[in-house]
Amino acid sequence: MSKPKRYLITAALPYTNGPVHIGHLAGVYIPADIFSRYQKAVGNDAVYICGSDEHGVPITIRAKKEGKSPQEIVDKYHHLIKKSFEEFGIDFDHYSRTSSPLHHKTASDFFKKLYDKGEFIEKETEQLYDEKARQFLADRFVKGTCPKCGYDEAYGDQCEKCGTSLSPTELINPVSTLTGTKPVLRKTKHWYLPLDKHQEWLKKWILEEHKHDWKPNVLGQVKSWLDEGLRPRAVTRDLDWGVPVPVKGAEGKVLYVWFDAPIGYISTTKEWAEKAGKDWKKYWFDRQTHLIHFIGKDNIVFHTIIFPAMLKAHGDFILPENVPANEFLNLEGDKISTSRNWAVWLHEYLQEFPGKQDVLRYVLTANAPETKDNDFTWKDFQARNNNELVGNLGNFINRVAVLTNKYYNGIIPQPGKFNENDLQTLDKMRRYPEVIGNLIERFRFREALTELMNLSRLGNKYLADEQPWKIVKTDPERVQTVMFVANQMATALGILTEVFLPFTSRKIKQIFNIVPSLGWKDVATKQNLILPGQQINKPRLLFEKITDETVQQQIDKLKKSKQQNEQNQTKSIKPDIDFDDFQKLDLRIATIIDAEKVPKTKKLLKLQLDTGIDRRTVISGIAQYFSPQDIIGKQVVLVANLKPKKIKGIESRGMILMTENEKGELIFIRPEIQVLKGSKVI
Ligand code: B3M
Ligand code: ZN
Repeated sequence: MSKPKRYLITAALPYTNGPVHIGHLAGVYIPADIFSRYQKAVGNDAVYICGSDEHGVPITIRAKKEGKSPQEIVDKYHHLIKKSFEEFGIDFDHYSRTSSPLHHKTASDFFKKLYDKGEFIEKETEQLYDEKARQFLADRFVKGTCPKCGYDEAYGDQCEKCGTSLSPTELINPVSTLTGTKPVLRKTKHWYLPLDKHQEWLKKWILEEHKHDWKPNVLGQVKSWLDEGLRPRAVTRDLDWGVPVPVKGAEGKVLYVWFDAPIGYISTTKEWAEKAGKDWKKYWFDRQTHLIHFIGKDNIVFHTIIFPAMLKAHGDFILPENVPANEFLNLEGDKISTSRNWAVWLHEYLQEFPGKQDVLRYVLTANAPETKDNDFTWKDFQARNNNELVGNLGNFINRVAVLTNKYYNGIIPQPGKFNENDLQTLDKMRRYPEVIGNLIERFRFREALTELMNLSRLGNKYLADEQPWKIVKTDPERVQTVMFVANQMATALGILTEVFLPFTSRKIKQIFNIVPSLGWKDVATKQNLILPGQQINKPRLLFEKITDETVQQQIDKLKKSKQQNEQNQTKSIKPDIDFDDFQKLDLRIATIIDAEKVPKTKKLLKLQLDTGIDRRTVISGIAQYFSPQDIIGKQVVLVANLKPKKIKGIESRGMILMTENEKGELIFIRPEIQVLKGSKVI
């Protein structure tokens, strides 16, 4: 047997400014979990670690919003996240947090070491400062227009539209997210990691040495960074929440969250090692260790360039062997968003679908955004559960258990002579551990899961071909052989499902009394996985159908959150405008003198308006709320100087002012009493 390999597997540390959602699960935690479970299943020394990322601006913003201290916020979400990971079967060897004293010390020492080695540049520069809030505006404390793509909601650290990583001073028209005021420039001192000094070796290491084993999406991002040329990057911030910068003259400054967070992988390993009685250094210093970072695509630059540069500058550490980053998962066609509450939250799923962890694990793996962004829909969730889990895997296991109980009181029969089909089927079965394993090793979890389901499909096909229920009376001896073979396959599935669907695996193992010593490799090598004379248990259902009603409830819940979000948006007032801007509007009272539906549309009415000065056509999206005859003769407010626009081939000149009633229906804004046509709104 080959020597066990040592793996250190990390999953991106979730920010504790909100709960975990399906995008996080599909992108990071499930694939890393499968990888780790697999490495353990084949006998490697694998450690899977993670923890809460508790620093950074989003957390202080959340705290301000909720009127709590940052510590209260991170406590709340740390416990919620940790608990839901556990319930969901994400099998971390250790889950820590970056507010822990051990982490603070580890991060602080790391900085100090680089500082003492002269690995930083110290620079005084002008930074954005909010005079009202009396603080510097790091990262997400400032919003503005992206200099790259023009998106006007870009943050001070990153534009979420084009993915460019930014610094606050690069934003066009920056605005403080704290007070909405325009920041001023003020001098401050910071420490920079001179990434430009690391450019050459990074290029060689990633683009040459890992050209063939890193994912194309990762290589692509790295290449565009390197092509642009790396620049020094500040690793400290003027903030009061984080790891204090451990040098003189740095009072009131903390480490940049992206400097301390990846060091969290190290401090978590230390904590785990202490608990497990292991030596943490082996996992970080020994070149035999395979360090694998599972992350989402927005974290690529930090794990392929910045953190490796930090590790190299420090000098003692190994570098990651691979950084398998996933793309994003969308939800019902829309980008998942914490702030818009457009998400399926893990803790809510666990409550609403008790005992159905594996259904979500299955769907998110089958549909994982491995090479491109993907979409989660509740209809697909339902279809995959009903057709694949119930229809394929659940069906096979159930049939084997039911028939074995019915024919033999649950005792595995003695097989007769194997025919060609038996031998071929068993032979195919024995190849699955390797087929699935190879795909997992290459981070192709979707295909790996497909292969697992193919094994179950093979089982169903075998039973359908052999039809034991038809020949049990006429050829009982043959049926003994068939059921013996089918039980081998069910046992194999009990073992191989463990890395993807741990709850289901446990159930199958319980039905077939599969002993823990029977493992992944045995499926390929053992003559018999389950022996004649062995007793199995009564069947129990692995999966149940999910009804239309259940998924409709989820879809309605999302709809509601969309509506609520739209309402919330109207709660915040748009930025101030000058009086001159207001004066540009020409608002008039006009009378509707004719109205008709625009053919082939649901929403549009074509209105004729008398403005007192002219008569004109306006197309208005109100047909769902008013019928033409009811509105003729009414006075309305018209934006009279809006540029004409063609709608459905008709030129529309102006727009009518409306508001909504509490039911969300449109109603007119109208003068209280009849006034002269063409009266100005002032
Ligand atoms: N906290 C995850 C995020 O971007 C970020 C990962 C840190 S990994 C060291 O949501
Ligand atoms: Zn942009």
